[in-house]
Amino acid sequence: MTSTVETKPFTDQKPGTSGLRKKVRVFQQPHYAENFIQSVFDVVEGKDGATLVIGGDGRYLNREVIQTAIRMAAANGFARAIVGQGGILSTPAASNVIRTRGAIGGLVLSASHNPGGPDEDFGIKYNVSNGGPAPESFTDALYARTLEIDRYVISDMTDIDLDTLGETTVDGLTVEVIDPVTAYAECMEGLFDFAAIRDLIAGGFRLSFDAMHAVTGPYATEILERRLGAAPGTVVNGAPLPDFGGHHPDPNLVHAHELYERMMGDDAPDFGAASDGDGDRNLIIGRGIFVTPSDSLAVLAANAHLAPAYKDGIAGIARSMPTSAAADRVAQALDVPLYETPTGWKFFGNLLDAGLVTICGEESAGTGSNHVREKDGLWAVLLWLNILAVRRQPVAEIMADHWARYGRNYYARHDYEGVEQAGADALMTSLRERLVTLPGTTIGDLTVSEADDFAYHDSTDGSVSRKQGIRILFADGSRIVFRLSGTGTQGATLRVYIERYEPADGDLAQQTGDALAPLVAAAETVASIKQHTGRNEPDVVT
Ligand code: VG1
Ligand code: CO
Repeated sequence: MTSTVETKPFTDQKPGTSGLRKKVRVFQQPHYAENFIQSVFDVVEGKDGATLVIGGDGRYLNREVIQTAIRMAAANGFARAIVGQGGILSTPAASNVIRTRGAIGGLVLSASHNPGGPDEDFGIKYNVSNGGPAPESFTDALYARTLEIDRYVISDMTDIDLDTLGETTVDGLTVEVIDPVTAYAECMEGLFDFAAIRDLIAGGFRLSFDAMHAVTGPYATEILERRLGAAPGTVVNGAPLPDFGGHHPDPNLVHAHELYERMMGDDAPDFGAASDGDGDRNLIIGRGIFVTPSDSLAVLAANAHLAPAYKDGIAGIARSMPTSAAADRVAQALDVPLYETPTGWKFFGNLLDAGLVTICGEESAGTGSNHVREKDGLWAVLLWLNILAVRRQPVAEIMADHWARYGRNYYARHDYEGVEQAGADALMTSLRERLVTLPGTTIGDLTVSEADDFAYHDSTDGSVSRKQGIRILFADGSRIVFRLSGTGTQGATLRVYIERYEPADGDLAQQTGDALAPLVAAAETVASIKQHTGRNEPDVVT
């Protein structure tokens, strides 16, 4: 039985960089999740008789919202809902299922690297039929719909058993509970030389993977330990928990510091990695060396041909604007195009669909390829392992070789989290007002060559996205970028991205902090960060 429920709009359901993210308590308001899901369904064309994928990262509220989504899918005319067992699907696995099962789209329930639990964060994102996050045209229409919604439809069916594999049909909807790991593991096996990686590991190569009590635990255990023969215990924090054990499932040097310390210690394994809440990010650390995500993208692009899926080379590379230009140099050497997009994976979808690029990446530890339409944490780990299995060199040597050939882009991101919105807005407005006057001026020893607010023109569909981050470019090739996060749930988060290029014959062995110190000072001078945020230091440096 289906009923129609009257509702009133919430005015705060504008999707951010990656879907709608709010505190759990916001989602727990009556009708809140229902309004958003109905608004999604109202915007989806052709849902009658279609297949919808539903899954999440297992965080607090995951199961409840999945049951709601199933009831609403039934009432909205979908014919089939494919749901991960236990409500679990990592973001890249969901993308894979949407693509391989010909679904019209999917609901991915996650707030990614944000903490989970009753007082923490939850999120809902809609992915379209190519498996990727809905483009801005869709999210704009969705937001408009949330502002006028006055009813939703929902079936009164009882809860579906999410823990038992198989199919049930209720109210015209067939709910299929699938193993969340198998299809994904098979996809990975089709891309990489598992025999070579198995051989590397059997030869004594040691690795450590920190699943951070998030969704990748079961995936990493199946792939790394069972299929590739890594020792039991290779995957640490492998059980997904609704509150991620009270930690931020954010794979960076702050939140994955135990892994970092292990990798810097005397008995460090050869290779360390971690992923985030929903499994789309990756952290790569070799013995004694952290690989910045921007460098990782460049190394993966330069060496992708060593893995079977990319043996014929790559069509092109795309990176988000704040990501360092390390990948640009690789694209140049490979003679393939390099695309610079706004932050967020949704901008890569069109380029991947059009076959213009094969590999994409972001400085925020996201890397992926045309195998799905999301960034993919384990994919990056496996491509690294495939490269290491062929090159048989330590990570540190691979990095040294890379810099010796392409030069080194020293890089850091400074995050000021949960600052007052008004102050953050004032900082950005003040920079915007001065953009035209900055070129030609000097800040410390640095001369500004260009300053703008990044706008992206998508060559495949002609769409334009403006105000995507303030760039201040210096005459020596260095760069500072300022933007506000679109994934936070409290106040504003200011991100300051700092980059300096050192050519191949320059000093490639500096400490990042030393190499960037003049630029960090310049960022303060030009933007008055302390005054606007009331902070003396960033909360997180990655
Ligand atoms: C952040 C990252 C961005 C990433 C996004 C979603 O966005 O900077 O690169 O695509 O998170 O990643 P923002 O707007 O907060 O800077 V995830 O793993 O949270 O889905
Ligand atoms: Co994520």
